[in-house]
Amino acid sequence: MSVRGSKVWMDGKLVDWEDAKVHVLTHALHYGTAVFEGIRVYKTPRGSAVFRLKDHLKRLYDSAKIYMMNIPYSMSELEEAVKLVVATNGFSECYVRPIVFRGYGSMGVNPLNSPVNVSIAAWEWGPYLGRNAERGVRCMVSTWRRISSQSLPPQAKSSANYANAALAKMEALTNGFDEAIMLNTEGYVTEGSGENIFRVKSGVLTTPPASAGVLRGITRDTVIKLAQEMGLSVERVNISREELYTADELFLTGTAAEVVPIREVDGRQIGTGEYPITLKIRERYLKLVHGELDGHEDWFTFVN
Ligand code: PPE
Repeated sequence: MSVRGSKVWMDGKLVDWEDAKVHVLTHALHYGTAVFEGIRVYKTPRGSAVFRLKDHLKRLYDSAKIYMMNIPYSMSELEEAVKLVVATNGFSECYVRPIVFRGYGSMGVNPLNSPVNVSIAAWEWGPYLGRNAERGVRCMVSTWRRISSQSLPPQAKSSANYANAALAKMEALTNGFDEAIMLNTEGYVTEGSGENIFRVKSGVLTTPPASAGVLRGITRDTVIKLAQEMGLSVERVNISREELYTADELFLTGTAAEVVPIREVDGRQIGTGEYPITLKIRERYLKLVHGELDGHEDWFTFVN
């Protein structure tokens, strides 16, 4: 974490960062019963703007629905709360983390007797995969398989999913890699520990379909639209492990990570080691989120 905020929104009130605490018997802490979002705010020529806030909040409500949590606030109340947190903390660019969780109520797996709490924190978060990420990150295919929707639905952005992601991430880091790529139980490529993945081959982009068991990433969706606007075709199809090795280019997408080229997978250099298409998409993405592209005005929520 780089620069933290000074206030956190907790169940309708702004509290000091130091006081933004929960009880140790919070249900979610024991049983993973939480859903969350990660959202970025960027400086634009018209002021700071939250990127695709409505889409992130829609996904938050969907995630909560899957886990039978009734968010006790309307979408527009949470929109205002996000803007308030950003403005109060005085950030012009930051990362925002709303979380909906089963709080302090009763112990035992049953979450239904514990309250649904909501909080929103923000902090300044630099490049998620390191300062040199634009030069390409090194990945390994994890020995851990991605959770399947038959056990833990990957399309819900649930805290529980990240126990699986953390196993893969630790394995990658302790083996000297930057990030893990996880396969599903059928052996198809799914996603990174905190990013979706794209493959470029002969000028065509592919990315695993939601049915492979991936989060429907909002950056993934943005990149698909940008690529199409650039005249590239994009297909949502299964990608096999060997298709990773034979790609011309591979890249990761995520709110935190943005658009990051993959330089190497399991010791194999990807393509020629240059990523012209990835870098073009990355550049366009960064222009877009900073409000420097025409179109997509509906993706911006201005803080002031
Ligand atoms: N897959 C996973 C598993 C994932 O965690 C993310 C986001 C994505 C795909 C991309 O989704 P989107 O941000 O909507 O494009 N990961 C978030 C959390 C990372 C973290 O370490 O915390 C993020 O990027 O905010």
